[in-house]
Amino acid sequence: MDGIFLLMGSNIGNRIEHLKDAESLLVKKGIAAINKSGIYETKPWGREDQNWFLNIVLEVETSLLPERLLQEILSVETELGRTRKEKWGARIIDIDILYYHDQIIETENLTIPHPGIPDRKFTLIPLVEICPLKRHPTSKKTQVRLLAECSDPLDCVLTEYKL
Ligand code: PH2
Ligand code: MG
Ligand code: MG
Repeated sequence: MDGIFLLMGSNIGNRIEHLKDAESLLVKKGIAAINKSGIYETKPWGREDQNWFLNIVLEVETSLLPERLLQEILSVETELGRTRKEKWGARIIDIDILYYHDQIIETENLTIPHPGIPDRKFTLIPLVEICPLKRHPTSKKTQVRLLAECSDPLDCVLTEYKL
């Protein structure tokens, strides 16, 4: 299994509207979702003193190469009013590249696969929903196996929201 997978998250203000706005802006930049997980309400990971997130994983189609894809994603975040403050802090919108096919990329501003995947249930649960048998390009483990081995205890609850 292949594909480009993005994680979106929001924990400030009207979270579902932020996810919807982000998806529309991504489309305008040539990044179209072909598969979407459900939307999960997830306990904040890394810093507990903030609101719960809404998280979703999108499988997208785009002709943009990874560095350009990252630039377009950052511009979507900026257009939606994201400002960067503390690490793991609250955010209007966060869009992360999880996988870019089976590529392994480590540059100054880009690490793919996203290094947090194995440690975060809010990422693995939606991945298991849409690509359970996709293998992680370095560990070669499926998403199902990564989730089974993940020790993150934080709640991750499927909601009725849809994109
Ligand atoms: N993103 C973070 C830090 N913590 N916690 C949850 N539940 N969901 C996130 O998307 C998230 C987080 C850094 O980007
Ligand atoms: Mg993130
Ligand atoms: Mg990010």
